Amino acid sequence: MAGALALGGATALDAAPKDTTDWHALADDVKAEMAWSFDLYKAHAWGKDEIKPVTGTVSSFPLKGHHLGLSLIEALDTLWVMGLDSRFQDGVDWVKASLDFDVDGNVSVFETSIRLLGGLLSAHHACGDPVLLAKAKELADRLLPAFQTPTGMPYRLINLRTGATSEPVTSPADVATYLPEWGTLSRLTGDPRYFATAKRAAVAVFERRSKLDMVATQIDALSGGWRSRRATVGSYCDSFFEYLWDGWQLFGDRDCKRMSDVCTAAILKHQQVWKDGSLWFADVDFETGAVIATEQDELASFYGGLLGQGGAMKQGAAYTESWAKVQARYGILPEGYDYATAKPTQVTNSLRPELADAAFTLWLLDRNPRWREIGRAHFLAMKRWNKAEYGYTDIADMTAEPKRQADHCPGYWWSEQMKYYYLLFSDTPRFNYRDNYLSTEGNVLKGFRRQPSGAGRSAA
Ligand code: IFL
Repeated sequence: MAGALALGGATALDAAPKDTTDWHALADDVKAEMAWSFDLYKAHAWGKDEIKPVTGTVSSFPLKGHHLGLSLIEALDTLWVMGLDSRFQDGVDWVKASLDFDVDGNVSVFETSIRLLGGLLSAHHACGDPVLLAKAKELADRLLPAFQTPTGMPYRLINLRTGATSEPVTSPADVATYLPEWGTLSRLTGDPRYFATAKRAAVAVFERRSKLDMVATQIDALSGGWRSRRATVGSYCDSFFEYLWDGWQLFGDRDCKRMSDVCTAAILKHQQVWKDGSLWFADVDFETGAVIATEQDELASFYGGLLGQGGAMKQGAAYTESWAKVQARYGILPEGYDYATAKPTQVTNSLRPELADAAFTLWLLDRNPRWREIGRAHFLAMKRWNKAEYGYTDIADMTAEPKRQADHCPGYWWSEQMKYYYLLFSDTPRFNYRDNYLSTEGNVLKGFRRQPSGAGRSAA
């Protein structure tokens, strides 16, 4: 079904049988899966970064060979919004007693910021514990030297202990996915440097856009020169676009709104492709607009939600429906998909949340039940195919019958789809459905409502 909301007139939705789903029961199921997974993580991997859900062993990320409790930190605000309060408190206690960033090792500035800094800030938003804010500030201070470049765009890597930087060739997403977390830190600490640093980096990318108002996937943070010509809404550029909008949504920053509008107009003008009634976004040369590739990253499936937020609801709904059709065909989305051949180009799936993210974002905008249905299909397929003995895992081959599991649970799983499903189905009073903000990692930086436990559900 394409764009039930936006196309107007009679749609498949009008003809569909009345939905009898008990959404709150489904939310309870999501919560039970979260509790089950967290208890296994606690029993087998407590304080480690990631659990391997098939073997019950562990892996580290973003440091090599050293753990920072990534999954635990990513899980915190999800646990809280679900009302899993004792597990939330166990996690907060671990952070307060054991989290130590003084490690001689390199981390990705981008990944560390969206996951760990964002996780600490959203947990702080949930409970107000000042130690969580102090840890977030300490981490941001360790990342700050990465931005000391002639352009203001950060190096990709930094050593957490020494501040030594490396890998100046980076991407718009790595450079400009900071404003919501760092702006929140400025607001909470009264120190304007975090917001200013994040905004300067975003503006630096935008100012180097082509005459077509497009950016490409690779850029040199030292010279400011582009190292690629490929414009995409997928990997390497995705959250650059997302955080321009978010700077406006969260802080009312008019420069961010203007930059977001300019980028969106260029994408709609040069990348929009309709094929067999479905909308896709081609990768194009950022200076000529010539199509380079018809392959789509699964990561790009978040973009329908962002388009909806920016006011392009027709395209946002249609693009989300394009991905929902692929989901309906395979159950689990492939990591890469070619709309020209209608075939997967990469058969893995790294337990990705993007389609659930788009469905939830669109549902917040218009409450069309169609977005809940897409979220339900995403959740039920995950339960069927990704569940393993010690939790939820990536898929090695989504075309195999049965689908072949890998052995890895990424940290974002704890912060993203489990939260999107729960918020989409539950109508929890702990969340303000009208005024909220979720980061690219699903961290809630605005919209939590602290109130007595046991309060009933309401869709207010
Ligand atoms: O870390 C996650 C986040 O949503 C992001 N990129 C990819 C991850 C999830 O697939 O910005």
